[in-house]
Amino acid sequence: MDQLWETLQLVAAEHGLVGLGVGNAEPFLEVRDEMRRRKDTGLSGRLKFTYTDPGVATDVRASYAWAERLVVGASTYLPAAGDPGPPRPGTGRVARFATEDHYQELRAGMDAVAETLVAGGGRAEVLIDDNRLVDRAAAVRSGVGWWGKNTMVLAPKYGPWLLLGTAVTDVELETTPAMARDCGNCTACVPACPTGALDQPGVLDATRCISYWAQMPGIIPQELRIPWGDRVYGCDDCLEACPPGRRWMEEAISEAPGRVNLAELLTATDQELLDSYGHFYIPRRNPAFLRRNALVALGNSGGPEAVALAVRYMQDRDPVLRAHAAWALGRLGGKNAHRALAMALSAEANTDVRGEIENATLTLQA
Ligand code: B12
Repeated sequence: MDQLWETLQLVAAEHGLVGLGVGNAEPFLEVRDEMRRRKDTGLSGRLKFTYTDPGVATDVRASYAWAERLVVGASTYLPAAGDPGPPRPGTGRVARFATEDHYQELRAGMDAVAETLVAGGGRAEVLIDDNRLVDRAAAVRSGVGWWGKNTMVLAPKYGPWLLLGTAVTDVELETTPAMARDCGNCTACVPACPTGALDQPGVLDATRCISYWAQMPGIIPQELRIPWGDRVYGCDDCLEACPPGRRWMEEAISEAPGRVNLAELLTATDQELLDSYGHFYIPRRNPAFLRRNALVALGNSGGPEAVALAVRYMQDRDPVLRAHAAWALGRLGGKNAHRALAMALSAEANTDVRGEIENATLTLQA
């Protein structure tokens, strides 16, 4: 077995993985209770994914009865994802985990680990960001990292800048010990969250998390829109504040990957958006939700074309986009914004959008 474990570590390293561990396949009962508590208390909001069935997500044998071990791997998306740098008018920010499909390297590495297990006569199935397994719990159990107060799994050198995946197997490898590490007195991530989603360390209130809303259909709550800043997808604030990952983050300097041109995004076709951002989780594969995010970023980021772009969306057939365009005009200000809101109000039939236009007009008058 030791030979096989050594081979697996070699294979993982050859594929650029920065962590590998083995845990048993027993159910994650504490995580199951915590997930149910978050559902019952509303902390998980309208999340589906693993929250659809916490019983399945926390017991891999519900999916693979033959499971004996979880071989968990980690990849890092830095320095490839670079650093989006400070806000710049007319541009938006994509969180580092999504500047491209950074799961590809992890997927290739975990597939190679699974093939090695199968070549040795075992069974193996790879689960990555899948509803059938809570990746973080598997990573903590197998010693790949420890659980941070930002709820991220953290590892030495890389901190939170990791993606996680598992090869479920019936090969009874020796398990690797959990990491004897925790965050100690550090709470840097808590005040770093722009919307107070981590007010209870280790517990994320998803309904206050910008990353949650960037993936959720519907109207973005008013109170989150200014803290939203120039974000278009995801949020890295509780990761950027995390000391264990600071040096690794600071080595990633290229600005390009995470900064996007909002005018290009807001004038692109559906197909162009799905081609460029298809690796994002976009509800119902409907790019309108990406445009919605970009309209909030536009309101906060401004730029020479901002008012004209927002005015254009006051004619959009989608009330969600008209609502966020109205908000952006209220935020951007100026006489053209004022005139556009007045004209829109006279023609707007949708009550919610009328409310947004009236609020934006009040903001302008304030
Ligand atoms: C649902 C989900 C989300 C949701 C909710 C996240 C959440 N924290 O609940 C939203 C959309 C908000 C989200 C956001 C992000 N996500 Co996400 N997400 C998932 C998903 C699909 C399921 C997670 C889940 O079921 N969690 C269950 C809850 C209960 O666990 P938990 O929040 O981690 O809480 C545990 C700890 O906090 C701990 N705990 C409890 N009390 C205490 C107290 C203390 C003091 C401590 C230290 C710990 C602790 O116990 C809890 C479990 O019982 C996983 C993929 C998967 N299949 O697992 C990816 C995953 C967790 N996401 C990931 C990433 C990268 C992100 C983002 C960084 C992306 C971005 N930049 O925007 C953000 C980070 C936000 C954050 N701080 O969590 C990675 C995380 C990798 C890592 N290093 O941890 C994963 C593992 C995907 C992957 N395969 O790599 N995500």
